[in-house]
Amino acid sequence: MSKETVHDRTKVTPSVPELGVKSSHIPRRPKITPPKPRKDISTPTIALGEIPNLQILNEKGEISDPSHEPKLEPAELLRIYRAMVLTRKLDTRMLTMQRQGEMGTFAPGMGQEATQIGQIYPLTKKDWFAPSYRSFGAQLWRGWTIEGLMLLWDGFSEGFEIPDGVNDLPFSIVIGSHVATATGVAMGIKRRDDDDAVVLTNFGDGAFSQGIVAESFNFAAVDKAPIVFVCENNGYAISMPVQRQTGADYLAGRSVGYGIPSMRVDGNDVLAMIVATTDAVERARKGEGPTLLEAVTYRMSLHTTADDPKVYRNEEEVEYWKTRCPLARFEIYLKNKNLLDDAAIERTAAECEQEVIAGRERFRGRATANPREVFDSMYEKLSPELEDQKREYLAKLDRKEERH
Ligand SMILES: Cc1ncc(C[n+]2csc(CCOP(=O)(O)OP(=O)(O)O)c2C)c(N)n1
Ligand SMILES: [Mg+2]
Repeated sequence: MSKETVHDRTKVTPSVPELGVKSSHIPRRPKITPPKPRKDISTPTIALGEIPNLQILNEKGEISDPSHEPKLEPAELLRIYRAMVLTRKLDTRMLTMQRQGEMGTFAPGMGQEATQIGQIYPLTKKDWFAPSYRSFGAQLWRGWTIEGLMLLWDGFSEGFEIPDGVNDLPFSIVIGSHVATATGVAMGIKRRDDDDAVVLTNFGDGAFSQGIVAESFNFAAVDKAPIVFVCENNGYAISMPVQRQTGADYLAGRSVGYGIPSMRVDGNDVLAMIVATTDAVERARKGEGPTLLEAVTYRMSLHTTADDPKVYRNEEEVEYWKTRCPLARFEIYLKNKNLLDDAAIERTAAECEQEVIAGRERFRGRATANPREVFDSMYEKLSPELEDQKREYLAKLDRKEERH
């Protein structure tokens, strides 16, 4: 390229006459005129037909859809119940610990126990689970330990270590980002002949507005990847109500444009969650591709321990959802089946509480922070500025120790 042809940015851009273009050659911007309303055709909102809405156990604990009631052994029903109680107990205990200064900021899941345990129930050990951050109950079911989760939320990297034999991905605080990783795992599984595992990932109603979730849906649909998408619609993305995340009535409808089947599920009905997820997992395992489940539930507690929901939602709404409590509803069902009575409810609660307390003791035995490590895992080599900060910080600690 000769020197002359290189565009010299210091020169003023040549004016139109210099280029030999008459101003009359420059197309005029078309005047924007609104299209005339057409009487014959109006642009329709494409009808999605009926979005299936699955509820098996209503808020009174009665079977509202007998044709879909799963045939689970009594021992299995009680195992599911216990897992829901344990989830609630861990949540409540961690909140107390956080208020007493013994736990970091965390995201309680109270009210979402049926969504959690129901979605995870159909997965086998070889399947993969890619949870969001509000998934303790499901993580416990998969084999994470109580002390591990406590360590994690108290800021210890050891807490993030995935227990041996557990096929889970660590969650990401960057909302929606893990959905892409989960989709990648599912696409990878599809390319292996010896593997018929499936991936289940959950994400919130707010995360559903993230572009990466849309991209993941498209990849999964085109690839017919073995993945189940569970959108936990708990009503809010921090203070943003779901009505402001979508102009549509349902989030489940979004899958239509991708060619992904979807269903709305009563997320406070553990039986409905089990049935819907079992179906979706089977489809994925048979090579029929992804499914979206919109689990309609409610975040009874705080977004995180740094949140005060009273600022953005009213008590009546919370009271309404209390009457839809997933645990109370399942208790009535089990009582009606003569699998549970008040004494067994109390006993289960006490046992789960003990299990959490024992986990807390193990956590206390391991949660010893060494403030001198603060700079150790950031970079392989610290920059001169950070070296200065480290020196200053360690000297401060030395002085503090000398004083004591
Ligand atoms: C990419 C990104 N943007 C913003 C945030 C801040 N943030 C943390 S949680 C949250 C709301 C998420 O709501 P939702 O997906 O409904 O999940 P929920 O917390 O209700 O379980 C936001 C906006 C974030 N973590 N990541
Ligand atoms: Mg939400």
